[in-house]
Amino acid sequence: MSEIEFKSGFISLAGLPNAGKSTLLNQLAGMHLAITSPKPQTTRQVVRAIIDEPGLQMVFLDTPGYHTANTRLGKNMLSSIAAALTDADIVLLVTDASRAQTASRLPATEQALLERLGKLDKPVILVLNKVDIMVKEQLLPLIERYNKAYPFAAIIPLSARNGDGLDDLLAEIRRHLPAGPQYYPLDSVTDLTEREMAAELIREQVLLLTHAEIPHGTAVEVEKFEETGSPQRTQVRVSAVIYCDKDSHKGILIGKQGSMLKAIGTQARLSIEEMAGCPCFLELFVKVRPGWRNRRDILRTLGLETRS
Ligand SMILES: Nc1nc2c(ncn2[C@@H]2O[C@H](COP(=O)(O)OP(=O)(O)OP(=O)(O)O)[C@@H](O)[C@H]2O)c(=O)[nH]1
Ligand SMILES: [Mg+2]
Repeated sequence: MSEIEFKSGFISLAGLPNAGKSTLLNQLAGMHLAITSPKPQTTRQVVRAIIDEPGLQMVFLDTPGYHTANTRLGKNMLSSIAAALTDADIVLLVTDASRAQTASRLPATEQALLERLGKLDKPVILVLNKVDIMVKEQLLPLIERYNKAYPFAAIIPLSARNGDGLDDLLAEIRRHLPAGPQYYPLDSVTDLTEREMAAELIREQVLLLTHAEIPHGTAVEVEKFEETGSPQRTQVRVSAVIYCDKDSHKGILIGKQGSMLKAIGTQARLSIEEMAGCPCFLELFVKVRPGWRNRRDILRTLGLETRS
């Protein structure tokens, strides 16, 4: 009798900014691992979610939105997408079907991404996301349009927000998963540290609460992440700096009598408490670092310098 082979693989989520890749990663993981927001280019680094099932392990890689980059940070984001695509056994191309339904052709950037994928020779599953807010009659024409554009291994309509279609997607992924080792110890969830997650949760609130150029021009560094209580921790103490480009941005981030920074801090504290499972004491500072998105030293400190 032959033994059943263990299956595993890296499944990279790619697509335009705001398509819902991070929302899908969180839905797959069943927890809030990657930050999400209505602002494009929310994700800056690859975030992994590891899912174990009997006889298989799936490692999902959420990537930044595919875009034209004009800063060093943007170029680093593009090279992290390229690496995730090279590492992938399966690619999920995630698209916002509710936007695509009104357009007569695929966006040029998505077309460019498909051309790159074509050279990789890997199964690409198209995820038509946000079907919860699309006109159902538009689905078939949209599927036809994508079918003509690329030889997808499968096309799955889905709502990352409410999980509809997730089982179909997982069934399709299992079908294409190659034989392979268990890459991560059983029950690993992600490779992000709590310190990195805390920085992202603070940035998520900046993205949700500020507008115009502020969200893109902001980065967060956690300078201190300490825990008290043993063996069961009773509190985490987090001290973080929000970096921005200009004095005027600093003013907006702090707000009238500190009101904006207070709002960011209150919401971020709640998210960190949920992640850590205990109360959090959070201290936030704002510092101006002009042109930080083009400064290799600052990007390195922030963990955003992926190229050598
Ligand atoms: N209605 C609806 N909204 C969704 C769905 N999936 C994601 N969204 C929303 O779309 C917006 C973008 O979602 P993200 O998951 O941050 O998108 P992303 O592709 O990771 O974006 P980048 O990180 O910028 O590339 C958020 O406001 C989500 O709540 C969905 O299935 N239905
Ligand atoms: Mg994202």
